[in-house]
Amino acid sequence: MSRFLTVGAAQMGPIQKTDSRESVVNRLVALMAQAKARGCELVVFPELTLTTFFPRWFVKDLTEADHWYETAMPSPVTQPLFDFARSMGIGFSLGYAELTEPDANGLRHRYNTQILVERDGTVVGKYRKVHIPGHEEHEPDRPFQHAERYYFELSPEGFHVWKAFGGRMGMMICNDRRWPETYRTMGLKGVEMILCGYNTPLHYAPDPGQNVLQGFHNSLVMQAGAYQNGTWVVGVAKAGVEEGVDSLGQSCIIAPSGQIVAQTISNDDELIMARCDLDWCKKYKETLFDFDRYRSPEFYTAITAQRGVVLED
Ligand code: CDV
Repeated sequence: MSRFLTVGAAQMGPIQKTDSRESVVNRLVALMAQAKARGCELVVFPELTLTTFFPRWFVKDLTEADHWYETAMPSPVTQPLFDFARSMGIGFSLGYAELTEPDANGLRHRYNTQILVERDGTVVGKYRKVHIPGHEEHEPDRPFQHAERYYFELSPEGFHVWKAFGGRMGMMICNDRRWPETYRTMGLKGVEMILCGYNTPLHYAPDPGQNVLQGFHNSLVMQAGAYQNGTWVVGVAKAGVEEGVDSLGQSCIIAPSGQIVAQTISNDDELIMARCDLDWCKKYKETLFDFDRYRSPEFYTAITAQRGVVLED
């Protein structure tokens, strides 16, 4: 049996501070039109698609950063993207900074969020980032900040898998892709395709020795996660030099075998695509990675019982 889903990874080139949301949405619509013309049923955009990667700057008063967040989705500025997608009958996944309405305690929350929108325009899934990297405080010695832990709260919901696009779809955001627990949690829910947007600066301040390995680590983790869980993975970058900071491209679509079946070659707006057989997942889920037959969860309790390392004597 075959269950094909034609997916596009719509890499974005840089978005500068002065670029308007309207201009970004125009670029997204252009990529979506291209995706539709090439037969895609679903197109995936990067993490924080609508703006420059603002956690590279620190502001003392968090509310000064409110203008980077979306308070509704669709919003007036993103409505044309939703309208175009519905008129074309194409689905999409979009990353953005979310600022919620006040909760019962009057508190508004900030999340690094990605949504999944079906071909009829319905938002079928919302995921908020779990593994938030970087730092909470201003670190003036860095050439640029990575203050995601100041700007975003941890997801209150964790990982989910949604029945959509004829399969079981999951989402993760950027740094989530480096953690095996991300894939396995969704793998245990039968995920068949994981959609992931990312912003990965080439310079890694805590250990610049890793700078030259960014591309290697990017594909290493996503290929391993795909293979070990028998799932497709679609990784989509915001790439190139944004406000002086160079970020990794190398967006890719990875098969359940762990093989890369498509990869971008530029650091600009660029669409790659693949016709993915979701039934191909079974080749791995029902053989080497038949979880029910081969996993030994009785030996994995430390994974959820503790956060950090506990040394054994
Ligand atoms: N936006 C991200 O989550 N970036 C991270 C950090 C570590 C650079 C990443 O994993 O690429």
